[in-house]
Amino acid sequence: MLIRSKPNWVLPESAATDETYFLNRRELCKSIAAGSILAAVTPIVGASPAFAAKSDDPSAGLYPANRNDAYTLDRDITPEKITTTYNNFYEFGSHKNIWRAAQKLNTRPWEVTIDGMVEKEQKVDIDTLLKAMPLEERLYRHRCVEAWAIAVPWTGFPMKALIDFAKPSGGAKYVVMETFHDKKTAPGQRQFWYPWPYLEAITIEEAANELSMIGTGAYGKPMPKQNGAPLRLVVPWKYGFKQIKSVVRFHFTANRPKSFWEQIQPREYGFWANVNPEVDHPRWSQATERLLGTGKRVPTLLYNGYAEQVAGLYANMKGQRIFY
Ligand SMILES: Nc1nc2c(c(=O)[nH]1)N[C@H]1C(S)=C(S)[C@@H](COP(=O)(O)O)O[C@H]1N2
Ligand SMILES: [Mo]
Repeated sequence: MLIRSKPNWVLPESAATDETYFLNRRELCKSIAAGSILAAVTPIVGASPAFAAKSDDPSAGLYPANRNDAYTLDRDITPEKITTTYNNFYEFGSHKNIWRAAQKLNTRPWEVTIDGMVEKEQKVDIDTLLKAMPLEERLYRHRCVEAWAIAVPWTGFPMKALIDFAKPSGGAKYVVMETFHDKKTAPGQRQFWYPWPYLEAITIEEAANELSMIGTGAYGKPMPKQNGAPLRLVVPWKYGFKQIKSVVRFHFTANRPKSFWEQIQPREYGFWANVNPEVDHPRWSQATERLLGTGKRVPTLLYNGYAEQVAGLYANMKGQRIFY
């Protein structure tokens, strides 16, 4: 495959940092402080900030969902403004500042295809699906392979509920997920050297793990477009690139596919991609991570701190390449 330019997140993390954003931390802190004072005295009606999902979203009434207190954080929640303005979403550009461009994404109508090795192939309208699924909020860490991290109150439903809904047959081993494909909306998809559409997969066993969620919202509201509206994968023990955004298809199969980044750089972005501070990326260390919005760098945790929930999934895979 012809790769014209390397995506900037295959560069060392220091080089991948969006300078225009981060050199301006003083200004950012000022605006966050001003924002929280305003939020404290202003009733939450009417206009939401430009970077938040619009309140005319037909699913807005489902939010906020009750928080599941089983999932706690060892760090502060990242300010909403940072999570929603520092993003990876290559469909809208190979840099962090895509949130404005992503507003072009039209999330209604949105049909989700469930096909492959299932009891019955079907297409479901997003709002029908959302009403059928048990929404809850969970506080999760998120660790990008580039060594930055955020902590987010996601809303969504356990992926197990989607599996039960899809009813895969016994031979199915993987859930393959695909992002929308529309060059008119997403200028990045005109870059023909990338293998669009974005594609990711996890095993059905991983999907059924209690931690796996389909994210449909964040910060008590519907998912902002730049974060992968109307639904994206949330598997917090894996590097961020597994967490595919704006999914239109769940395909059940016996065969392991090659995911988007695996097709581009198989040596660097493998199928399993479990977080491990001791296994460096071929070109940079994974020992620590930068907590966005804090100026702090902290040690990275094995399975991003979720070993208790997920280590068992890999107990019989010693010696295999499961950490990148
Ligand atoms: N479709 C699609 N999904 C994607 C990506 C992308 O470029 N396209 N980037 C991934 C990467 S590398 C990360 S770190 C997360 C970032 O999610 P966030 O912007 O909500 O923090 O989305 C993941 N999902
Ligand atoms: Mo990432």
